[in-house]
Amino acid sequence: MFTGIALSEDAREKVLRELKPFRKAGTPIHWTDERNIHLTLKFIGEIDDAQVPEVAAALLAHSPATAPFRLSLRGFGKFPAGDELHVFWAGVEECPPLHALYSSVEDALAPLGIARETRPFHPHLTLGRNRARYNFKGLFARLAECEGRFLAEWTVSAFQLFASRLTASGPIHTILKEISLAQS
Ligand code: 3AM
Repeated sequence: MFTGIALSEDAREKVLRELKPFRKAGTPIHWTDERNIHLTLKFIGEIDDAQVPEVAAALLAHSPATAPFRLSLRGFGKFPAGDELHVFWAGVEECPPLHALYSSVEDALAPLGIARETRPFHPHLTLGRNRARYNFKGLFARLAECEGRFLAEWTVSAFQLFASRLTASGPIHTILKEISLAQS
C-alpha cells in the first residue's frame, strides 16, 4: 500500500506523448503500465485489510490542511547517477506545497506505527525500470537533449491511498481512498 498522486488524464497523455521516442528506442526498460503512472508520496508497505480504514481515517484527519496546488512535470531523468539506469522518471518542478503534503502524510501515519522515511523525499514519476546491464549511452544522449522540457501541469486537489497487487502481468494499482485537499 502507498499514498500518491494520480495524474490528470491530460497530464498522463502529455507525458506519454513525450515518452514515445524513448519507448520506441528498444532499450531494455520495463515501462510502467500507462494506467499505473503516479507520483508516490509515501510507501506504506504491507498492512492487514482490517487496518485500511484506520489508515484512511488518519489521512483524512490530518492532510486536508494542505490547499490544492499546481504541480508541473518537467524533463526526464534516471536513477542512479553514473552509467546505470534502474529507474527512468519524469521530473517534478520544485513545489513547496507538495513537500508540505508529504510531511503531513508522514505526520498522519507515524502514530499508527508506520515509520517515517529516513531518506529525503525526491518527488518523481517512475516511468520505467531496468534490471539488466546495458549500454545506455544513446538513451542518455536523448535524455540530455530534452533536459528541462515542459511535460505537463495540473491542479492537485486530492491525493490517493493506493493498493498495489502484483499479478502475473505486472502490478495493478487501485485507489482505495481519495483524500481531498482543503478548499480555501
Ligand atoms: O513511485 P516509485 O517507483 O518511486 O518503488 C516503489 C514505488 O515508488 C515503492 O513504492 C512505490 C509504489 O509505486 N516501493 C516499493 N517497495 C518499497 C520499499 N520496500 C518502496 N518504497 C520504499 N520501500
